[in-house]
Amino acid sequence: MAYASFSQFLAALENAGELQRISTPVDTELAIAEWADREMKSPNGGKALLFEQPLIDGKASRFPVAINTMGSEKRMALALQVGSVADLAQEIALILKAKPPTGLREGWSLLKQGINLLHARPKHVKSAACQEVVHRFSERSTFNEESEQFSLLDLPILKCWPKDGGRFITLPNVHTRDPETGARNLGMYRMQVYDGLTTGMHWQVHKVGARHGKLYYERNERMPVAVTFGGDPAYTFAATAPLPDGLDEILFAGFVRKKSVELVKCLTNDLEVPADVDFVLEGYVQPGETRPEGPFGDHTGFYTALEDYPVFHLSAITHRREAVYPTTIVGIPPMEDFYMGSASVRIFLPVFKMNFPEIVDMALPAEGVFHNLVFVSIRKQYAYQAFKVMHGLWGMGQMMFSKYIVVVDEDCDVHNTSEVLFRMCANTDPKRDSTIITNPSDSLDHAPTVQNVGSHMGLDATRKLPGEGYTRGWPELVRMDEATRNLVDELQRKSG
Ligand SMILES: Cc1cc2nc3c(=O)[nH]c(=O)nc-3n(C[C@H](O)[C@H](O)[C@H](O)COP(=O)(O)O)c2cc1C
Ligand SMILES: [Mn+2]
Repeated sequence: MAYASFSQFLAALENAGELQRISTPVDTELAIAEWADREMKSPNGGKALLFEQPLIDGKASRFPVAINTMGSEKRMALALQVGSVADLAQEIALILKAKPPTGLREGWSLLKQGINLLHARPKHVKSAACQEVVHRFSERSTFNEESEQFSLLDLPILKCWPKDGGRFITLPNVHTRDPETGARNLGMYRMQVYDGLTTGMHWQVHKVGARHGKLYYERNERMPVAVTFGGDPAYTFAATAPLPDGLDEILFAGFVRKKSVELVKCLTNDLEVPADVDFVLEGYVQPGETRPEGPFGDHTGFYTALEDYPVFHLSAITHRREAVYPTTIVGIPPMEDFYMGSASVRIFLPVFKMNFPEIVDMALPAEGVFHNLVFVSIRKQYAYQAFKVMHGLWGMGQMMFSKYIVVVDEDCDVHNTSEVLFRMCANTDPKRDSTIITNPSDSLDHAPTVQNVGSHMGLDATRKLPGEGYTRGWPELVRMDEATRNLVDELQRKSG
């Protein structure tokens, strides 16, 4: 059964021994972040942490803070309610390969997939747990620090790093609509708190939220935006997943959780949000209005400098009576987001394989912070196939940002960085086996001379074929024969 609330997910983590409760009061300014950073960098991502008494400016917060809830393979699987995220990849592969069933068993699994797809369709409900408590803000009210009014300053929002420009909402699910087609989008774009009723909206230029924003700007229309925290973790995962523009994350979340997402209309704009979330920030972005955002200790491991971004104005905050504030921190890897990114790569591997049947496996090691380093293994059949795969990946959605792509043969385990580096060093003649292209770069990458454009390098570390100009006869890897391996297995067993 899908999680009916974020608290239910926390209970599942606790049952699995994956949650640590911290009842000591801990400051939302830096201290929770330092605690969480140590946890995220401990073996296998440590545990999820529930700070029961976060402090905001020395005062106890009404809401607890949950962090690192998806920061391990096991917790990521618990979040998506699968034995392992590979199971979800399997389901997607089944749908992609769907053909008339040849037997009862195949028919049955196809039918099950069909039912799961039906769950992708959301339902509409009139009353919602996320609207148990309602705070509306009048159109003209400017924020007054002294007022008793409930505002963002009542939420335990973290200041993550010493040189951050303020407090940042780091795990927001940002809901927008395309004003032309009505298509929905859900993306995760961090939000800097400017005051109790205004934040930044850090959708980078390549993201769907930014594309929607531009359309409203061109029409000179106010853009409705709703931001949710919590609820079923499938929403948060869907918001980060690199789905193609136009593929509705709410449908995807329904498919993942095997239960239709129940949507409720916001109270102060026309957007719809999942009814079971913990908090909803309703509001709008005014076309053309921007404000400096940052600095922010980012997932590149460096501070991102001040830059102009749109401003989000709140018209209401609604929440569950017993709401929990979920958050994360980013910084020098490995961090929680590495596990979220890895789950995406694993789940969408069947889609890559459908486009490039030679692809065997793919990994984005933590050191590369998603886009900086991509390892791909292929079953090579013809000359220059590794280059075809690189160029293909550079043309696919957010894979366009991949700074280094290393292609290896199928017998190399891409999840073992040391094995890939061995192949890369041993198998490449840099001039012959590399290519450098110019492509859009991740907005956060500080290395390119000009933001958002840069060079990307592909390295072909596969064994070379005569058609690739190599005529010396490729040597064989040194490996023991099977009989001797079995013999020594046996001898070692006997000698205890
Ligand atoms: C913890 C976390 C924080 C993120 N922060 C941002 C951000 O501030 N701005 C941004 O453009 N993308 C950010 N991303 C990446 C986007 O969520 C991701 O690219 C997503 O696929 C975008 O969805 P879209 O294609 O619907 O725009 C973040 C991802 C994670 C996991
Ligand atoms: Mn999207």
